Amino acid sequence: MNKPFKVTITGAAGNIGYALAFRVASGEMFGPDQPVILRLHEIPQAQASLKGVGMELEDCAFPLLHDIVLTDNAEIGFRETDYAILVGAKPRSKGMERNDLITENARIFSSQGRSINDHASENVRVLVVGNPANTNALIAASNAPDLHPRQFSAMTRLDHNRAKGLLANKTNKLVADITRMTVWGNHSVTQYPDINNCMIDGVSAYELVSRDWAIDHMIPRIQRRGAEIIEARGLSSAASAADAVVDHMRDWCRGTGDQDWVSMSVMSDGSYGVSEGIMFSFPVTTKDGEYQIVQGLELDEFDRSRLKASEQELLEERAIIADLLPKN
Ligand code: NAX
Repeated sequence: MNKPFKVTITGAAGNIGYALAFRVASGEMFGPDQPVILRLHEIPQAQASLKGVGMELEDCAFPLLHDIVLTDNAEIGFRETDYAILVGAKPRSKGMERNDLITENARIFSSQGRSINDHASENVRVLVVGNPANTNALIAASNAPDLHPRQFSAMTRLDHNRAKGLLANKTNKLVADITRMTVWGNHSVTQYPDINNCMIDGVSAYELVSRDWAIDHMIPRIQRRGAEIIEARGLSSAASAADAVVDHMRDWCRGTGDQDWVSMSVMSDGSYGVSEGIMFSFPVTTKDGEYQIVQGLELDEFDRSRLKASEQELLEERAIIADLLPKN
């Protein structure tokens, strides 16, 4: 039997946390031979509800779930953790300005970054889901001086999966037939879902759909899919977000193979002319907990303008929280 992975989920009693914890415990993230210990973290006001999540997990009798830790203490939550999934975040309240939301979350994620630095496994892999996810991931990574920024990421996998679903629907093909989807940029309305390199069942996507359809229909639909779900459900995406977390972590840990790639927001190294020092979604291949940004893709003027718009937004977000970034 493998040694259990310690997996921390913050915001574990929330919408996404509730959908996610059970899937990790059932083995969907790390496979049927990999036991896990769940460390579920919540704010003090949510401890009663977290207790209920813990009770239900127990009632599932998952063979791979070796222990459950419930806590409101970040030090305990992140202690020796191998995988930290940061879902808990402050939602936008009525009348709150965007800048205030970014700043309030930056405080949470700077403190969690320090806590991960001090208490997690030195090989920890961190995924930030709580919004604004890219900038929260930047601030967490920046506050973890003993860890490498490559150990941090933010989630654009839900956008990636949404784009695959829409394309499969449009072409009447299976999602499994679609490879090389890319989402560039920020997890926000400036993101750029790009099907230029997509293959569907062995042929280029543009043999089956037009570029006009992609630009006029697909891109805006994916950019606004979150709002569309809220309108339909009265609640934001939860099961699909949890599913994307499972995909993101599974692929990061177990690898994509070299025939396909996935979208992950990672620290920009200047690839494709994107400014360094922001968490930007790129196409990546993964192997054994490492990722490589796919190089050499051609970008035309339209593509570059979309990347620039998202880069600009991320630079603006970074400027808002500049005070919380450690000075070198
Ligand atoms: P909920 O409000 O249902 O749950 C969030 C939970 O986090 C709450 O239970 C709350 O008590 C807890 N929390 C708040 N501050 C905390 C802190 N400092 N430490 C630990 N826990 C804390 O939101 P939910 O629908 O689960 O969404 C969670 C986050 O994911 C939101 O920020 C949301 O915007 C973001 N999303 C990100 C997505 C992505 O693709 N990156 C997609 C889905 C989702 O919108």
